[in-house]
Amino acid sequence: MIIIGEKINGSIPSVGQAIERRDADFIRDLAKRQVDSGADYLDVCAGTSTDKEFEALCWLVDTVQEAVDIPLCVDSPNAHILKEVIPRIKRSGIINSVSGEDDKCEVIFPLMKGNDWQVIALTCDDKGIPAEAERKIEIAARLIEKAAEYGIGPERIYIDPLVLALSAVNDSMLSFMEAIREIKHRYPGVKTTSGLSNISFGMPYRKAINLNFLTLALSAGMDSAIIDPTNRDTYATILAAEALLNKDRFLRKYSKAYRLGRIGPEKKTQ
Ligand code: THG
Repeated sequence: MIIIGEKINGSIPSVGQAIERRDADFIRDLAKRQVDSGADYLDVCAGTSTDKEFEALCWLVDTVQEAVDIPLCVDSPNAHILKEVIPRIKRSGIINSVSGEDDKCEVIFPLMKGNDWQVIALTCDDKGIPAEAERKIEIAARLIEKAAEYGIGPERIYIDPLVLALSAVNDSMLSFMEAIREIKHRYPGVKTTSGLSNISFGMPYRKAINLNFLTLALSAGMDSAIIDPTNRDTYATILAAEALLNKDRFLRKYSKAYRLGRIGPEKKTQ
């Protein structure tokens, strides 16, 4: 599973404050801790109002790039801001995100010409976020085919089928899993991803829902997730599910993570 570390996000209050006061040590520490915990990419999201977002995101990207070597997943709801920020990023990573909304494809896809940038494509359009698997699949297909017109192959695309809150849509997990299975079947090589927190919105004891969401999504073939890798329960759930699904040859990753103390009971320090 490809792990995208979620913690450098201005909508987390402590991170938002650190961005506001340009506290580089705080951000560098978050970056390093996620890398040490097994992140493959770091999501970087300023999460501020539009007039301040560009400057904040530039500062964040520069600060994270100085601290760690792994590629970034640059996250903004504003395609025009992504367009301005991407040239500052040294190493190709993931653009988060494109969707069927307004002119996003026309702004984002040209940025991926002649380089290795990948993209997360959300299954929503100007009509909103569909709950039904068929409509999620339809939008994903449209986005994948549009990308092909720009010479972007499915292997550079992560479809995010935007799982809805279980409290509002009781079959939300089932639609999400069906969408993942069908999209991967129709477009071999395409990847899938998701955030963790939408599914449990409005429910008590969200952790139980989030961790089981991860396991079920992995069993449906989800390739990646935007998660907190420093959360030991989350990390252990991923490795346990991969082992159970025979995605961890000789249980190497599981055993290694245990040996390194990344999963299992916290070792007491003396
Ligand atoms: N899809 C895509 N991009 C996304 C999301 C998605 N970007 C933003 C968001 N959803 C994913 N990022 C976060 C970041 C932080 C939290 C949730 C989602 C969050 N973190 C808690 C904290 O750090 O305090 C604790 C989390 C924990 O310990 O598990 O709430 O869906 N494409």
